[in-house]
Amino acid sequence: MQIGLVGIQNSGKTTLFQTMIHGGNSGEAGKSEQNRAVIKIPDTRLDKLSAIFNPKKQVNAVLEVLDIPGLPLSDDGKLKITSDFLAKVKNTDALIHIVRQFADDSIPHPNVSIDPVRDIEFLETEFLLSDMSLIEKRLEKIEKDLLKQKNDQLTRELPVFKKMQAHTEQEKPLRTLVLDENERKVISGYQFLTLKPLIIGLNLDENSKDLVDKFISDVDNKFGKDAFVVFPFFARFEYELSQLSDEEAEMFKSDFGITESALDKILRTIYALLGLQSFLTVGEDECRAWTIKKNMTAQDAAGVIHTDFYNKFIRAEVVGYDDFMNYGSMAKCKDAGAWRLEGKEYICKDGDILNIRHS
Ligand SMILES: Nc1nc2c(ncn2[C@@H]2O[C@H](COP(=O)(O)OP(=O)(O)OP(=O)(O)O)[C@@H](O)[C@H]2O)c(=O)[nH]1
Ligand SMILES: [Mg+2]
Repeated sequence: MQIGLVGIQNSGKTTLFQTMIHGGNSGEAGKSEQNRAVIKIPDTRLDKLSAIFNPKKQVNAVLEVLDIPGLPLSDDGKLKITSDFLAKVKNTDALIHIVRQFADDSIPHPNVSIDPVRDIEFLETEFLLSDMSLIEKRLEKIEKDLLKQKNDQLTRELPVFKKMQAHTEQEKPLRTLVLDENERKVISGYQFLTLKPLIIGLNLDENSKDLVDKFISDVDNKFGKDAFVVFPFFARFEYELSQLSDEEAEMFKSDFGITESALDKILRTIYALLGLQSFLTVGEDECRAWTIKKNMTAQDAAGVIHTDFYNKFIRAEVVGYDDFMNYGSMAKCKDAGAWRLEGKEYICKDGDILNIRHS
């Protein structure tokens, strides 16, 4: 899973990125490049299972994060969506738009004044214009080509693009357009910015920390209730905390009223927004956490581990994490009837410990 941090310049993206790298890398270091990091997802359930199985290695699920440089302003004062930007967001599964609430005269704001609601609108407008232009160009081409000769793919695309055009012309982002599975498939090769799931990260400092409620009600008024998921955080303060020892950091955190780290907040929000959950595999060689969509079947989950497991699936041995911790071993789970054999249609639950039987 890949997420991109986007926003105007100096909103706090790189600061958050650095904090996330730190939060996800306690212990073994994850891979990180200048603008891209593979962050281990902290997972206490997995830690506890590893303490029991004592495997050769523990493999956490990972989140790939891209720190995308702030969009520049063009001469007419609008955000410029560059081809470099488009290339970077292309493969992301979700975007986090970081808006700035902290005030600091020594750090220039591209729009001069501090106004995070305006900044959301700013980016949304440019994203929408970018999508509208893509839709229009593509529609022109589809219609022209279809006049020349029949083409099944284009015939399928035409109504979907028309539907998207009508929606965006009402100034609505594509993420609010209802598309069925087939329609999504037809346009899956295209990159629409307003189709990406989006979270708003509100970057606060000590002086602005009481503005969260006002911000949320302003956002509701402007964009409609629940148009966005918002998570407030303290980019600079949390970065500074990440440089301290755990005990020191805990003290400052409670003074500040921070009960959950920015990384944990982001993970929780992303999992909810994208409808994700985890399953676990255990053994002497490896204890591992895997990310899957909610409502995935045991066979689909097997396919996440290996395509062969999908193709040659026989049964899944399943124990819920809580049951396992409660009974203490697989043998005791069996005695208690908490260990089950499930078929390929079984719908996985969060925290299931799976062992796939395959031919
Ligand atoms: N005073 C203050 N400064 C902050 C806060 N959050 C971030 N900064 C500072 O703002 C400056 C810009 O932050 P970055 O994280 O580099 O911003 P960015 O969004 O990555 O900027 P671009 O990459 O240019 O788009 C840095 O000097 C940060 O230390 C904050 O809450 N308070
Ligand atoms: Mg940056």
